[in-house]
Amino acid sequence: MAASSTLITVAPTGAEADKSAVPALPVTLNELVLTAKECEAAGAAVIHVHIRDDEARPTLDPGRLADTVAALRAGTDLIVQLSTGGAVTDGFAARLAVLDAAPDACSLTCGTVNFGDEVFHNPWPFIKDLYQLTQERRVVPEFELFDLGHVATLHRLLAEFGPPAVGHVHCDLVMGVPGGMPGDVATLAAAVAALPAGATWSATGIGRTTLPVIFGALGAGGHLRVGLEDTLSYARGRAVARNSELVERAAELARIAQRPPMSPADARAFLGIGSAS
Ligand code: KMH
Ligand code: ZN
Repeated sequence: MAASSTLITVAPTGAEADKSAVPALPVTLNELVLTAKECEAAGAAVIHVHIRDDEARPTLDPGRLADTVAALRAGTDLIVQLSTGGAVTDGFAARLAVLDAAPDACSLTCGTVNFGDEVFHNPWPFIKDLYQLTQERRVVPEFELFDLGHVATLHRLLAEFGPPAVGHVHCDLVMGVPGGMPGDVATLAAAVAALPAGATWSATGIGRTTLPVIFGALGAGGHLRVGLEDTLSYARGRAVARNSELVERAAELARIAQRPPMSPADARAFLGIGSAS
């Protein structure tokens, strides 16, 4: 489905980068809320959230997650999407428990993938448990697809368990992970062609695939995810200074494509958040 505006998601932190090497990374709650406000002003409608502990290490601490959801809701109108992927070291029980923080939305990765030198584990039993939990709790899943095989698993999930509680299927193509599908336009087109009928999608290109994936997604009617989780470089030899400059660039390119950024309110309607049935 082509949209007349562009849903922009910011993924400001992730679980991989080190604060010591990337000072712009928001790791405290104050830094995260400040970043969220800047990114909302720049055109983001959704925030994909990973949190850190007092030593800036990735954590899925339930209390911190609940505080984070509350603080982002108090400080912004952004749709709060918690990561259930966490870090590659996180266990399945802790990843399922992320939904106890009652976010608007959560990521749901549809398969295991090599992740650089690591493995990001998403076996079928975990995928279906997490999906059914999203249905029970009415949390909007964003199906994260790192590979074409993940698209096949999404079809299986929908065939066996029906649509999400909100009725709408929204996906994010995560491209250019070392071990996942490459971040190029030919692969983007193949992945989009394989999606379930009626599904909407955004795309993000990791590292140097960021710009080709943005241009391909805008040209193909898709939506965008940007942020320090996905790229640390703004341009060759120039580090990202703050997340909001990635959102500003995405928003400007979306405007040039005649599909300006979607407001958080329109994004809620688009994703079915708050729908009655
Ligand atoms: N940190 C990666 C291992 C997600 O947020 O759901 C997983 C990830 C996906 O970032
Ligand atoms: Zn993530």
